[in-house]
Amino acid sequence: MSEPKRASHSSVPATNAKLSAWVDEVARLTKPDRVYWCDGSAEEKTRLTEEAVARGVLLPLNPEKRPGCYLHRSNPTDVARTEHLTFICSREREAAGPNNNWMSPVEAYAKLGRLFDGAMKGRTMYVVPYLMGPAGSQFSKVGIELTDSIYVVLNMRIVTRMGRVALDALGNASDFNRGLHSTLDLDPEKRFICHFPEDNTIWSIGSGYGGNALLGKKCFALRIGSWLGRHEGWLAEHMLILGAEDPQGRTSYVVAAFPSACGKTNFAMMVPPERFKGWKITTIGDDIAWLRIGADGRLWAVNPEAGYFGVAPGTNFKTNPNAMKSIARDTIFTNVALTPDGDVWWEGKDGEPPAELIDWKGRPWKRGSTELAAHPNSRFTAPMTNNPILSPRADDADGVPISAIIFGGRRASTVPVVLQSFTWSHGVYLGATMGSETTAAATGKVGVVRRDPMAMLPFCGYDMGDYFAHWLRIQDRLTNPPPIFLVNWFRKSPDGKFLWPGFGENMRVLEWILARAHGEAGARETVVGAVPRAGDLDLTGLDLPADYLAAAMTVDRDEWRAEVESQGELFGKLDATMPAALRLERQLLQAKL
Ligand code: SAT
Ligand code: MN
Repeated sequence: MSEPKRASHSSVPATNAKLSAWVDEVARLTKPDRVYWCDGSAEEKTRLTEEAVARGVLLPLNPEKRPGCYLHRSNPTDVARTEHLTFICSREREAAGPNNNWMSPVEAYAKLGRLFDGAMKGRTMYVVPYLMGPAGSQFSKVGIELTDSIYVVLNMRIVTRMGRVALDALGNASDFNRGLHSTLDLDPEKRFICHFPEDNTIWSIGSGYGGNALLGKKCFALRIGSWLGRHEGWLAEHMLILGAEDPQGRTSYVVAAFPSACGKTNFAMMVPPERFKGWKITTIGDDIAWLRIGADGRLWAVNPEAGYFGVAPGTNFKTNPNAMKSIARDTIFTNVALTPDGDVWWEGKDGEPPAELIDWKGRPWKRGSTELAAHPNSRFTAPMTNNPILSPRADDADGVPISAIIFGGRRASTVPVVLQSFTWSHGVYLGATMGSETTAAATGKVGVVRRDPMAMLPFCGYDMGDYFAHWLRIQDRLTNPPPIFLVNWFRKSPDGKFLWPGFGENMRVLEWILARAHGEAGARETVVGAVPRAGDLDLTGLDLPADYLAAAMTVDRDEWRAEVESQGELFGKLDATMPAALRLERQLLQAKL
């Protein structure tokens, strides 16, 4: 068998023998025509982009309207994460827990090995070194993704710190995540996303989409990351990180966990309403947080990512002006619609839909059509440096100290706009039992309530009960634990209207949360937690019927009785490892109700 050729303009960094040996081993299996080592340079970006355009992978958008922007249309059967094809391949089935699909590593390597055998014939295998987290940070980790998708390379270049910087961080170490990815023929029958936490390895085949294929994101930063975090004493969470500077100049940082497509990007880039003049929100991250306990006993966070892979539909200058500015240039759009003048469009973008569009499948579309022009999970990939409110500390190797933890789901009933937990373990209970309606971010039915503990159900790389125990143990090392809150922007009236306006108005809730964190605001205790009293939330200038607010804030005992009852399913499923402290929290609440 002949050795695969190496592309001429790519010098192979021969410094790391372990890395070179692994790349060679994978090349022998996948048999690419060429192996190309990415350096992350601007010159390389130009060259790979031109190649992607020539191959029809990317479509250039109008450079006057969207400079440096491109549209990608994915295969219509490959538009979201596929949780049923995602596996944790730990040696013991119990380690993966009932929350994960499990395959034995022996079986997974054999099964996927057969699919990877020769999968890259006729293709280039790109070696993508990337760093999750700021350079020089003790939080940060190196991954190498071997992929045959130029789309993946160009996206990874945006959402991670990619190329030279990662190889420099790695040096001679063998401690890197080994990611192998091939789109194969995009046949869903041959699609598997397998994680081998004991080997720090990911094998993903048959999909080119988002969280299935950009291995640094959900696969490494969350599934493998959570596993590493458990063994190394830190947390990998599905959380945004934002900074809030008050008019007195005090900046506080919060993390917030919401499930996919529930507004993390909007919250992280929020523009406070007029009434909050003098407040400044800054973004650290919009999707993932890696959290460690600092020497000062506080919780510290970094964003392992360097860009945003955000949901396009619903994004406009009213809901998220900073996202709109972030995607004005140098952005890759996936599965949105195309306007006749070479711009992008999606449902919920500003203004009337154009009379005619090319839809996300590349077919002509006319206004009034019953079909969606953009896929509901269509996305933008934009560098964080495009964000006008990017925090000056987004690259800080030490991260930022966290003043409050927020959990939030998409719930039409039961959960009030905001409540504060009584204690750390009660907060862990609220996060652990969080429910949310499913969204288009994953394939399957949309709008059904499922328990999504801490928004980590699809992303926790080990047994969920053990994960709760890890959260509980973290408190022992926190001399200064941040208070924990539960929020719900999505409560509806019986006739289906949203009771809370959301978006920038969430600033009103955030202000109360921060004031509580600093011991500066009052509250009223309910059976499920502390809620703002009338007057505690600043509602000046908010155009909202009084009965809406009251309904949005209500803690209804009947609803909560049903809620606690329905949590029984989760407790039953995780029976083997559910911490006693959380059972106790549930019993206490049951007794109070
Ligand atoms: O497709 S991703 O997993 O990257 C996005 C999401 O579901 O949050
Ligand atoms: Mn996400």
